[in-house]
Amino acid sequence: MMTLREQLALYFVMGSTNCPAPPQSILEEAIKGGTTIFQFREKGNGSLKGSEKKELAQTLQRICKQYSIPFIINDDVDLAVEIGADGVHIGQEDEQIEQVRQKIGNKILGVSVHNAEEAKQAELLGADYLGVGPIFYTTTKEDIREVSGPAVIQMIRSAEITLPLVGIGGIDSQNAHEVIAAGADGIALISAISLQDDPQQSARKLKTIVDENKKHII
Ligand code: TZP
Ligand code: MG
Repeated sequence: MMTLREQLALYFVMGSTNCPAPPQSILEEAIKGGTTIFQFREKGNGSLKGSEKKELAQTLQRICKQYSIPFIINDDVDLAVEIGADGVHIGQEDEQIEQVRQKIGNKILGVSVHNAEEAKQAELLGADYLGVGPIFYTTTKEDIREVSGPAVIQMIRSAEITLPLVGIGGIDSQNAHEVIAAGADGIALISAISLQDDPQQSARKLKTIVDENKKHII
């Protein structure tokens, strides 16, 4: 059994609007390339709602089950509980951590944080892992905060927060090594997999970078 820390190595995040091809085929390719955990993030202009959203969630959940990787849902705690997802990921503007924990029991709870203070608070309230970002500039998410650079991860680690943690935002094969070197357990990304001509090959390259750079740290 892999630990959550190990499962966070290559965290692929996406929804239908991030995919130039059918999401199910992009997810399957991404997993074949080495994706270790997946988050369904159905958001923004043109995103699916209601039963269409639920159907896509279940399709992607089945693929994750088939390949034995965790299936996490962004924001929609009720949908996660309804379909039996492995966990949820929430931001600072979403439901309160304690309230979400009540609803999901011991499912995985991920929280987005932007600095050491938010990280400390999330840890205290029982988050299972942290998503830190935006690390680099990205056009994938519209309402992003200021880009922090990998230094924010070092700051969180210096504050003795040992929770499993991934960086997110503008991460690609050029800069992924900096995120791991700063102390992250993994990288979370959308476009560096979903928008590539060959998502499987892209995921494979990214996974290799994570594995290689973790070796130097352990
Ligand atoms: N949260 C912070 S940045 C971001 C999210 C969901 C978008 C990441 O997308 P990309 O394409 O990997 O930069
Ligand atoms: Mg959110």
